[in-house]
Amino acid sequence: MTIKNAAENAFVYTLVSDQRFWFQDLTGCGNGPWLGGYQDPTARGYAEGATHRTFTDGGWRWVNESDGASFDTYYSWSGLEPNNDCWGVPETYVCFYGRFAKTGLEWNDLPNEGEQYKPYGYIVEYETASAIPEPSSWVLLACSGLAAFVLRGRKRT
Ligand SMILES: [Ca+2]
Ligand SMILES: [Ca+2]
Repeated sequence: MTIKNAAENAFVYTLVSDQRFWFQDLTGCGNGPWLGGYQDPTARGYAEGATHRTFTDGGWRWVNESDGASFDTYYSWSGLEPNNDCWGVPETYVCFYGRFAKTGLEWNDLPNEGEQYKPYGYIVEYETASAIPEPSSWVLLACSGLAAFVLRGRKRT
């Protein structure tokens, strides 16, 4: 899925703001479901931040840019993100983020591997053939479906 502006960001957040779709990392920050953003090594401005707070991560794209979504025109990175800072594991995907809060509508970059940082689910956006005004043209995973992904994503012991 893509997010083009603050209104869309706020709307999508309302769909997944329930605590059960989030996990708290070791610093007490909430990490929500994956959005559709990723780093493309072939994109203009691509760079990986070398250390914490270098603010040099670049080359962010959306999985589907046909609707005009671009990190050049809108993003909701949290204050220190994207920081590419996960104990040596590159962070190349985007999720919702609550900075020192259980949930939030800012964004964080995280790796999609490693046991500490696995968002519980992801959000899927479908195009509809009929002309339905936004934001109801968004058809997202039903809560029950997302909850299933949440359970599947939990750490197995
Ligand atoms: Ca990165
Ligand atoms: Ca990050």
